Amino acid sequence: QGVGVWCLRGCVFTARRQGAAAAACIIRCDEDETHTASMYCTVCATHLCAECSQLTHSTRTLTKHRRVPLADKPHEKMLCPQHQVHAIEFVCLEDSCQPGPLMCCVCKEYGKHQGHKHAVLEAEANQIRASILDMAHCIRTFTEEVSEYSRKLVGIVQQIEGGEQIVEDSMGMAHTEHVSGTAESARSCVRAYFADLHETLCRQEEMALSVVDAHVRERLIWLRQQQEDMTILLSQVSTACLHCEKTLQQDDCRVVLAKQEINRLLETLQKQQQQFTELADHIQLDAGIPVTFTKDNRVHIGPKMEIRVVTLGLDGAGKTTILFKLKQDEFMQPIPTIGFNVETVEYKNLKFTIWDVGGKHKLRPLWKHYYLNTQAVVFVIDSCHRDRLMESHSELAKLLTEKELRDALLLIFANKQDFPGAVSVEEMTELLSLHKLCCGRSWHIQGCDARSGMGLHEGLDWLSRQLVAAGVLDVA
Ligand code: G3D
Ligand code: MG
Repeated sequence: QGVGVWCLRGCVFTARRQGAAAAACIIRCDEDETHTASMYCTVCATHLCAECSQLTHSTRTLTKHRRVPLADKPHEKMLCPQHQVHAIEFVCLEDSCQPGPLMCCVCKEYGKHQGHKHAVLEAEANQIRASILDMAHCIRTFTEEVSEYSRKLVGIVQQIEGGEQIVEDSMGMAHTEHVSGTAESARSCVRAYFADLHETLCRQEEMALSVVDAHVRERLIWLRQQQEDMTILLSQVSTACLHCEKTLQQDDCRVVLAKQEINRLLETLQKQQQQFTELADHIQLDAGIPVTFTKDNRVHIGPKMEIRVVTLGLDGAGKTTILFKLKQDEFMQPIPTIGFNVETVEYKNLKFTIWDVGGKHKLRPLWKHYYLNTQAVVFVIDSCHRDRLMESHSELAKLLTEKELRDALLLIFANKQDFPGAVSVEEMTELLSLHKLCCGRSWHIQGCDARSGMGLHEGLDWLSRQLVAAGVLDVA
């Protein structure tokens, strides 16, 4: 017979049910105080050691007394506080009596518990013990779960922190080895990523600096050449002046004879002066070196950045109209594009070289010849031709698989928005599944009307923002 006892430190152990607490302290033998009791006589209610038990209970009558190990000594019966001669034998089961449920036979038959539902004290206590045992079992399971979880926590912390670990080598010798934790691995991963990034940036910086150096070198060469030219020009002019001065001081005959040469000199001087004026008109003497950075960290020098754009889309979508509108800002009747049109459109500080490639079925295989070095694709869709949307979708899908256009920006013009019933930008995005189709690249859809020009500049603005990271072209 064992009972589960809950220890506050969190372990469950089993002890003898009765007298467990008594066994913990020493009880003296009632026959001889110098002896330690080890058993209990249930008849004469004495604590005895083995020796005294033998001595005192050897008579015929006493030998029949029931003696039990001290641990099995029955509890003393508690007496009823109301009727002190009676032991408590019953438990009242009424809810109202739960604060004081214990009762003796007098309480039960005549006292305050008269007529109440009741149970025998021992049976009720045993039932409570059984439920405590059940609870102890649940607690044990729970404790095991918590302990397992705590063990796992310790393991996880160790895995994160890493540390020293004892390992055996091939010779069976134990030695400590450093095991890196996941924290260290994550740090190394970040370091490697940034080292790589740093290396790429250094490479890009070197390339950008070499662009600046090349520009400066060429400019200085040109300026020095100009300096030399000016020195030569100045010396030619002063030679001519000297010659004129000399002629002025000569006699009339010599002056007349020098006329032709002087006229030739004056002609040359006039030509040089004219060339100089033309040169001065075209050249701005400015020491500034305007620098612009593109989003891929390339550097551009100069006040205008050139962007190569190719305009594609089905025939009749409005590509040529868009190009002409951007170019001239006035509507002119376009003729169907046979091969291609190419125009340079200046917008803010950008210079777009736009290739407008014919969209007829037969011409589409030619599109790929225009992809090389293309920074942006403008794909034009006729928003009022619902029945050709799927054709546009499949051409766009083909385009997006082209290797050479992998990094190109994609601007989709949902053109002819002026038509009543035109497919809206939102509907077009949905119908062509653009989010899925263009996933992973820089793209934008812009509603426009090429005839009035509505939306065209917004599209170009988007392109500028995508291309320019910082610098003089940092257009708002
Ligand atoms: P493409 O170069 O893509 O083949 P075009 O297309 O620029 O030649 O345009 C085809 C037709 O659509 C032209 O009409 C043009 O005027 C018209 N168009 C282009 N854009 C718009 C727009 O935004 N709104 C309206 N209403 N019409 C537009 P035609 O009659 O010459 O065929
Ligand atoms: Mg055209």
